[in-house]
Amino acid sequence: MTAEDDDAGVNGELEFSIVYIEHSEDKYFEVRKLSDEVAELRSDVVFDRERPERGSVTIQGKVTYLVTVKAEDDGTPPLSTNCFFFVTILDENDNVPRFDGSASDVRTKSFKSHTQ
Ligand SMILES: [Ca+2]
Ligand SMILES: [Ca+2]
Repeated sequence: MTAEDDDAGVNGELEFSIVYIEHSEDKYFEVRKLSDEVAELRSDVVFDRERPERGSVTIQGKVTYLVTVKAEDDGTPPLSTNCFFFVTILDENDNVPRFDGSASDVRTKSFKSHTQ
């Protein structure tokens, strides 16, 4: 993400941070500053679409996390702006297909009748 501040010196120096409004104990993301105006959103969590973490929401059928990032300058008093990010967890093919119990039972009975 990028943010700009037209002021010179400390009045234009930016710090980035995540704003926790609710579920403040669920800190899945962090923001790391890469340069004066650029930061990246990171996470050490291994997300699973089938087992969403607490605090996620479903938007258009997709597991989504709402992350609010604040850019704040170093002025006195400091001025800040918030930006909202929707982080969508995509599906990964991490589950094998499986038959349900009834289908398995039918196959077993059929097999036995042929071998007797
Ligand atoms: Ca400023
Ligand atoms: Ca999956």
